[in-house]
Amino acid sequence: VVPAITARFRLLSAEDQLALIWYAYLEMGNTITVAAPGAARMQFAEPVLNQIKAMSFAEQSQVMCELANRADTQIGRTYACWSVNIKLGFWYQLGEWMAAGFVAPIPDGYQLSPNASAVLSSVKAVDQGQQITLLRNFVVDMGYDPAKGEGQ
Ligand code: 45D
Repeated sequence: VVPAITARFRLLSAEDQLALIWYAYLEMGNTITVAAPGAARMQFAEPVLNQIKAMSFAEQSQVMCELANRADTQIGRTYACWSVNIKLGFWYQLGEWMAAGFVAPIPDGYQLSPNASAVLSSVKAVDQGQQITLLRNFVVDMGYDPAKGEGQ
């Protein structure tokens, strides 16, 4: 079930992927339950997180979209070098900052596309261990890996 859901996630547009992990973040503690963050070596991500926090809302949204798009940017290249737990911790921190108003929110009234909603429902339906594996799979390929190239 995990490979099938991961494959469906990869077929979504970058925008849908970003919106989906945001809704997954919002579900954490409800239907999506994961071990408390804190174990990852987040100091590796701190410079980039602080750089993003200092940006305008427009720039913040752009950086997050570029990561999902696997665009070749400095932040995308740095992201690609992190362990998957740091990648999850990075998104988790951005989610916390979005919720706190330090990072640009998703637009008012934004609705997940039907395909993205269907993938999210599937994530909600699997067990806890599978959910964390899925979230790892979702964020692992974001950013820019020179060995893989842009957009893939
Ligand atoms: O205009 O340390 C749209 C463990 C389009 C253990 C958009 C762990 C329209 C070790 C795309 C909507 C592994 C358990 C704009 C940690 C539009 C450890 C923008 C686990 C602007 C940490 C969308 C951690 C945007 C876990 C900006 C499970 C979307 C962490 C932003 C999970 C989305 C974290 C964000 C998750 C999503 C974070 C910031 C799921 C964040 C998701």
